[in-house]
Amino acid sequence: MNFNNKPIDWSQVNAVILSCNKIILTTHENPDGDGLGAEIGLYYHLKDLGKDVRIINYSPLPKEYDYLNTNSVFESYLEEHHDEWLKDADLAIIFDVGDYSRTRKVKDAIEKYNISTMNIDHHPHPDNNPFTYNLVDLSAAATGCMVYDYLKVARDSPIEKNSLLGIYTAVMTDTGCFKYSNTDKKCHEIAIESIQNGIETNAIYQNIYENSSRPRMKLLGDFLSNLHYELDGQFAWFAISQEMLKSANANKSDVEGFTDIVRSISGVEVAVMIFEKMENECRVNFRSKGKYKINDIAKSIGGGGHAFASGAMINGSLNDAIRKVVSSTKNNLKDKMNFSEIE
Ligand SMILES: [Mn+2]
Repeated sequence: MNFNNKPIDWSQVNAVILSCNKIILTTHENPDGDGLGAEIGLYYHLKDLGKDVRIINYSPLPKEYDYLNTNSVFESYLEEHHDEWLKDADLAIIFDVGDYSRTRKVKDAIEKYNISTMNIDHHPHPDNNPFTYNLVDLSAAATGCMVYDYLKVARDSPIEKNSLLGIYTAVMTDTGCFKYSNTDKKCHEIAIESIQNGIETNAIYQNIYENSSRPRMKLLGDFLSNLHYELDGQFAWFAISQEMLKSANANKSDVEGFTDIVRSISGVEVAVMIFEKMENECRVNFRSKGKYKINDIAKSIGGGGHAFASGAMINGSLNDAIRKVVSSTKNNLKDKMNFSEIE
């Protein structure tokens, strides 16, 4: 069933959810505040309904999101631990995934036990989606906003504080603290409702953004001193190698948010990070200030995402990835910027 048509009929979705009893919630590997917050937002509602619900993710919970884990609700998938429970689950709800394969072994288990799937996401998905129920709202600032929409329809009573903690986290992180162009009225309404219910928004901010490790700061200094500017400074890119990671004593989650920092430079319209995740596997992040869409570039190298924030994985060496990404980004932007006249 496809709920792609807007607006999503949340009461129809609710009928599906009410008919299920054993529900797993999950999100993509290396989860962010949106995926985790959306899980928390729905988790407490389903608990309220008396459902047998568990949050089982492929990756462990990043430490900056520990505050969401008050009742130790986040679990990392382990076959020997979870399959006994999973084998007769009714429904798997997958949040913010973009690409289903990013749930890794959790996807394998869901398929192995033939569990119905419900995709709740604000990323574009191909038409031939693999989900039993596909709920996509490209206009939603965060997946957490979709959970909010659902709870507004599904609940007779107000949304509870523990759900709001998750939803607020989702909105705050996916809008860059209410800064990005996707920030809309609903984001602020969610913020108001959260504050009215006693959510400590400043504490959440500090947990996530004022919790940088020294290795992360060292790495930041290292790559910032070697930024590359192209197209009159409108396109800035940087690469992070495993060697840089090692010498800063940093780990792969430390690179989160770096592309946003580069995008914040005056005159930079598009920022790109090429990150050597492991040998012969590179992750690319594209961020645009909003003048030029960049998801077509991500798509052209096998990735995807939002118009102004997208990404891709490239199999190959860091140098090959750099060549490929920089040349395709330059060519693409040159056309959009009408650059031949300036150069
Ligand atoms: Mn998201």
